[in-house]
Amino acid sequence: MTNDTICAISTPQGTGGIAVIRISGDKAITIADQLFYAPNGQHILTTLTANKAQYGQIKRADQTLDEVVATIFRAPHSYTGEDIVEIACHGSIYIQHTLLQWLIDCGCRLANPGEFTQRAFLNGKMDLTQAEAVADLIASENQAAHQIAIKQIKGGIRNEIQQLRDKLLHFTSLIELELDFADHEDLTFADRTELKQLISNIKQRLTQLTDSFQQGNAIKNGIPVAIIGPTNAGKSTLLNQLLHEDKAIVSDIHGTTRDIIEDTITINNLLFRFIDTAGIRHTQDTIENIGIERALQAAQKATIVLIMLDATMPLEVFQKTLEELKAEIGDAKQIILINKTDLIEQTKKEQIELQLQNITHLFISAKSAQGIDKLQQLLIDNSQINQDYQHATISNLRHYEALKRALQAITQVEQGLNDQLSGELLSLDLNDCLKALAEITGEISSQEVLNNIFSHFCIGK
Ligand SMILES: Nc1nc2c(ncn2[C@@H]2O[C@H](COP(=O)(O)OP(=O)(O)OP(=O)(O)O)[C@@H](O)[C@H]2O)c(=O)[nH]1
Ligand SMILES: [Mg+2]
Repeated sequence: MTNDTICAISTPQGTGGIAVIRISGDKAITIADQLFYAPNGQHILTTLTANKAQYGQIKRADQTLDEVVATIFRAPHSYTGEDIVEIACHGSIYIQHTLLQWLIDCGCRLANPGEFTQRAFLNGKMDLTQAEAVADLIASENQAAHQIAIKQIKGGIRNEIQQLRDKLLHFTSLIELELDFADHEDLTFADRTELKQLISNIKQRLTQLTDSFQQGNAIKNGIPVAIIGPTNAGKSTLLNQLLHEDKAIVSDIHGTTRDIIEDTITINNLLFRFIDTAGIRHTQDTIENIGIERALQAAQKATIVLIMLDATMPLEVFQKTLEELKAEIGDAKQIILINKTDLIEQTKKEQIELQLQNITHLFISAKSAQGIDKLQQLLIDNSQINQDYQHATISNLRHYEALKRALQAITQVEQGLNDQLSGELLSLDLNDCLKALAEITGEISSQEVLNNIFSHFCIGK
C-alpha cells in the first residue's frame, strides 16, 4: 500500500481555469513520462532535474488530450518525500478525469483521502501535529483559525512537546541514576528540591497548554453563543438575522422552536457558533420540555449567553423572568437583549433601563435588524479570545486528551515526590507522561489512529 504510486486530482471538484493532478511514488516520473510529450515530440520527464516545470502535451495513441505544465520534484525533497509529478492541465472535468484514468491505466492507484500527507508523515517529512495542521489550514475560514493552523504547521506544537519531553527525560535520567545506585545508601544523586522544581515547571506548562484548548477549540469550531429566553421573544428571528438566512422557523405561535438549531458565521475574523433554543415556559408538552432542557444545557456550555426578553412584557413579569433565567446560567458572559423595541414607547424603555443598571444590555429589534451592529461589537468584546497567539494554542481534541493524560501522570509524579516514593514507582508515571506526549507527535501511533486522522482529509492532499 505504501510502495505503489498514487495519483489524485488536487484541485476542487468541478470546472476551473486550471486543475492540478498530483502523482507520488517510485514510478511517478516514469508513468507521467509515458503520457507527456515535450515540444520536440520526445519523452523527457525522466531526464529533467528536480524542481523543474516543463511545458508539453498529454497524448495517448493518436489522441491529444491537453497542453499542460508538468512539475517534477525528486525524493526526498518533495511534499511526500517521494518522487512527485504535478500536472497542471486545463480545468475541464473531461480532461481531469481522462488524465486520471490514463494514469491509472499506466500503473498508478487512485489516492485515498489524505494519503499524500500520510506518506509525508510516514517518510518523516513532518510530525503528526503538522500533518493535522495541513487539514486545519485547508479548513481555515478566518484569520484566527488560519493563524493557529499556520503556527502548528511550522512546528509550534511539535517544539512545545519536544521541550517538555527533553525536560522529562532529564528528570527521568536523574531518577534512574538514583535507581541504579540504590544499594549505595550514602549516595544521593538527585536533589529532591531541584526535582520538585523541575516537575512543577513541567506541570505548569502542561496546564497552560490544556487550558489553551478552550480558546483553540472556540476559534476552530466557533465561539458558542446560546440565545435563550421565553417563547415568542424573537430568538429565532435574531438567529436568522445574524446568519443572514432563514435558518430557523419564525412564527407568532409560542413554542415554535423545539430543538437546538445552530450555525456559524465569522464576525471580525472570529468564528461564532450561534445556538437558537426552545423558548422557556412551563408546559405539559413532553417534547417541548425536552427542548427546554436542551436549551438550558446549551446555556450552561456556552461562552456567551444572550438572554432575550420581549420589551412589550409587563415590567413585573420582565424582572421575574430575567431573574429566573439568570439563575439557570453557569459562568458564561451574559448579555440581556430587549427585543421588539419598535413596539414600545420611550417611557417604557426608560423604565426598563432603570431596572437594568449595571447589567450588560442592549435594546434591539431583531425583525428590523436594529441594534445588530452593536450586538456584534458586544460579542467580539465578550468573546474571551486573546487575539495575540504568542504561545502555542491547542485546537485539536486528540492533542487535548493526550495532554490531559500527561498532566494527570505528572500530577502523580509530583504527589509521589512529596510522599517520598521510590524512584522505581515514579518511573511508571513518568513513562505514562512520556507516552502521552509521544502520541501527540505520532512517535507512537496505531494504524487505527492514523486512519482516523487521514480519512478526514480531502482527496488529493
Ligand atoms: N415587532 C417585532 N416583532 C418581532 C421582532 N422580533 C421577532 N418578532 C416577531 O415575534 C414573533 C416570534 O418570533 P420568533 O423569532 O419565532 O420567536 P422565538 O423566540 O424564536 O419563539 P419560540 O421559538 O416560540 O421560543 C414572530 O412573529 C416575529 O416576527 C421585533 O423585533 N419586532
Ligand atoms: Mg424560535
